[in-house]
Amino acid sequence: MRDATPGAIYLADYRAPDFLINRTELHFHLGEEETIVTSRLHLLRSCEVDGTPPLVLNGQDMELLQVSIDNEPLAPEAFEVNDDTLVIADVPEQCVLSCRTRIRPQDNTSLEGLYRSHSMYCTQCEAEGFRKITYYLDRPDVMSVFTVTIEADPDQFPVLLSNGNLFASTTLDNGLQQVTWHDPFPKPSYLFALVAGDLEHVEDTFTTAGGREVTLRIYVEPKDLGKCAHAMDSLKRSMRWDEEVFGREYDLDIFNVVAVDDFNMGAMENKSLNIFNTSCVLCDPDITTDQGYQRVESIVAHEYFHNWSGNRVTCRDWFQLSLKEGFTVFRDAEFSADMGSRTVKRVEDVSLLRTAQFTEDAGPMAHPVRPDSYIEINNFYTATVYEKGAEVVRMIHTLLGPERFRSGSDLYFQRHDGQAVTCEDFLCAMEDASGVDLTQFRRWYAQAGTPQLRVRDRYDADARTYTLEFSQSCPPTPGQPQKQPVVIPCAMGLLGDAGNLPLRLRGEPVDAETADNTHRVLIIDQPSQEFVFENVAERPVPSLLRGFSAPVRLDYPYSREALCQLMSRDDDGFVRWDSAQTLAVQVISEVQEQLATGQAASVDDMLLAACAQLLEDATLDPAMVAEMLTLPSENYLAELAGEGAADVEAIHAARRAVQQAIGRELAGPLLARYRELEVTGDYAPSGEQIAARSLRNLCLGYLAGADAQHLALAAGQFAAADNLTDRLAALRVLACHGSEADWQQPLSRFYSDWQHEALAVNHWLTTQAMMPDAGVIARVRELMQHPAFDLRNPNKVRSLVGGFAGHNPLNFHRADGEGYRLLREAVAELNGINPQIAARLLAPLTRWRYYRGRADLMRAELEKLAGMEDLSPDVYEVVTKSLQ
Ligand code: B3K
Ligand code: ZN
Repeated sequence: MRDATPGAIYLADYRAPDFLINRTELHFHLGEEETIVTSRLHLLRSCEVDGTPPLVLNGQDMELLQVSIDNEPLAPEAFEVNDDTLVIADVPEQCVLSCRTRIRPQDNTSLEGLYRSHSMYCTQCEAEGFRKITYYLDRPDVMSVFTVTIEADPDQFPVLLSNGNLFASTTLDNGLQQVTWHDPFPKPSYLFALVAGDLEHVEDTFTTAGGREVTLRIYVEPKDLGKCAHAMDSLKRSMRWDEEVFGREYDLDIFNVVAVDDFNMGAMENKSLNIFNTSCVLCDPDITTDQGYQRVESIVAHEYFHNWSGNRVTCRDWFQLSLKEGFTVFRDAEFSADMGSRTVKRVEDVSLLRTAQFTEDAGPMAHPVRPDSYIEINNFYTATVYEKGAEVVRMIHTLLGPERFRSGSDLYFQRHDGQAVTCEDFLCAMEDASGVDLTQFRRWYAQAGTPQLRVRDRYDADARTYTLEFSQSCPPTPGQPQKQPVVIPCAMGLLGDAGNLPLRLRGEPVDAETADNTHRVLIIDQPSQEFVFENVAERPVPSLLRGFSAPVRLDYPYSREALCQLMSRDDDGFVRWDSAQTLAVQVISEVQEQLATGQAASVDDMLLAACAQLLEDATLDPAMVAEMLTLPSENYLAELAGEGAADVEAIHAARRAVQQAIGRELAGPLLARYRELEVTGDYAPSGEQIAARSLRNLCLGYLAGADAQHLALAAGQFAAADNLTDRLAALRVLACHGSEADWQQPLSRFYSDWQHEALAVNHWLTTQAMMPDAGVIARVRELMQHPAFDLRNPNKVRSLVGGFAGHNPLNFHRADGEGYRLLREAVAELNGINPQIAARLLAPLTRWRYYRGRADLMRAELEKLAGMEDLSPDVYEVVTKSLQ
């Protein structure tokens, strides 16, 4: 048996590097069989170091051909090569160290380091992929100026790219093309990038506020040249927005984006050479859904924003990952909110947080926004670091207000430009610029787990006072049995009969800003606290956690009447949506109890009436109506049930009964809306069209889910659709609510029409993985052998296996354990191919504590994985922590 935590790395052990690398020169010879990399590292011993420590360079999966210092090759006894290091005992204070190594990118299936995707070569170095390219100090606090020369056959690789500016380009005597790129900005190795391929590009320009003309290029395979317009447009809007809202300008004359089909994540912010998963950059109405268009816009923005929050100011070590990721997610969320509907964006983000992040925070892999330790850093690109990290930044924004927040971010960028810093540095800049003390607030970075905010209230009609009593707690998480109170900004209002009431808070100094307005941010920073509102003429309904002002679970005993009032009349759009969700949760769990005691499902009329009102009110934004009419997902309901209590089949049956009741009872208004909302004219990913399609397709789902005669509407829509959103929505309705006769022909039609478009085929795979019928496991297994599937392509794995395990709870949690077995087998195979993807895919199995009657089956699969030989550190960490 292995050690319980092999190779765990601790934040507490951080030490500044012994050596710096001022300049890095790299030479790549890209050949058919092998790639030869020659480095020249201009090394300098740090002045803070005592004595003459050895030089320890990181390096993996490569063959060292030669190492020299100041052009003198080293004798074999002067250095030591281990599995992941090159150690040189005797290194002068200042020297040029050169290594020549051989790598085989065509055999690299981990998609980390330099690898091949179709006919191109590309890189992914974050977090620790650079060490698969050459021996280096592969850590983010070693920042260096890179010059990169690439040599390759111009017929195969006419395009050769790296970071920064093109410095030279020539044809060598042997016919090879040679180009040199120079990036003037010092950067850590994780931001290095190289691309070689037979690519074409679209080009545009952007003039910065300071007058710099920037050439923007998106490189793709020739067949995809027509699919770049939306990404280019999104890029230009992001560049302008970052100038206007954060005062950040672009700093080079060129900005390149490359689309790659085999990619572990969504995209990567390499300095001036962003590399994107094709799924996050290419757009076409026939291969991209409306949500896909929005996702492309936000990811293009996210990567661009990293140029400042991540690249110009980077992380000192990987424990600080949220410094760049949390901040950048906050920035991209604000951008998307400004480009479309702020409330809809917030609702989408909170839904994701509540399903993905709350579950993570309540499970075996729970970790703080700034983790204390890890075995494999790739396992920490999580919803906690990204999404909860963004919520933490959002709370700072709420506490400081927009002006002081902006001063804080200006100070942060100015103070730390060109440095590798910590979350603490970010907080200090925010404090110094605003004068706000964030001492207690820092606990959000250090404590894992989702705090619970319990709220109770009292109304005193005689005194005309209304009192809110708050108390906070946070459940234990691995390694953190006790929690301290955190600072919770609770944005709120009070709803009376005629609308939101003016607020007068006892003890609050009255100034022009607060005098009687209807919105406050209460700061909860004690285990329990009271706030008294005066001059309250009637018993109000509290509107709490407006805009989801803190990532907590709210516990207030809302009556259904109160929820309906908030849903229809509160000033805050988020609270209106959240009240609809809470009402639906209450009704679904009531139906679940009815079914459990052998009664027929009886859906509360109050929910039906509220839904009818939403459908009939033509003044509402259809996108918001669609969000409010969307029932909480089965995964969210399972999460709410808590440990040991989630009964997947009962949840599915109850949710389905409520869905059918809505479809049946409101068939008239649903059909009317379905007809009214038909979009005429050409497809456009505009807010208006997207809103109409989202509500229309939701109506279709309700109708067909309740009455098979409406399947004909779906069949008609599938045949007539001129865009993927409508085509796929119809296909999913047929696949989920129809019989084999309804879905078989459309499914094969979809494949025969779109088999040449990998991104469309991925949706086809997911649609089949999510089907509720019992045949789905056999179908997924069959699809894993289909020519359209490839275990080496992360998009396909995520679409099919991830789609099944993550979005088909009914079948994944089948009582015979076949769903678990399927996932375990896929993970076991992927462990040797792509450990990062294998470990990510495992997440649904780590939640074994939630599922009633399934824990043993789920654990058994985890134990099988734990017993495997050659388990990657990635999978090892997830499996062992889950079993503890
Ligand atoms: N920074 C990259 C993620 C890299 C993942 C490495 N396992 C994408 C992003 O967050 O922008
Ligand atoms: Zn990022």
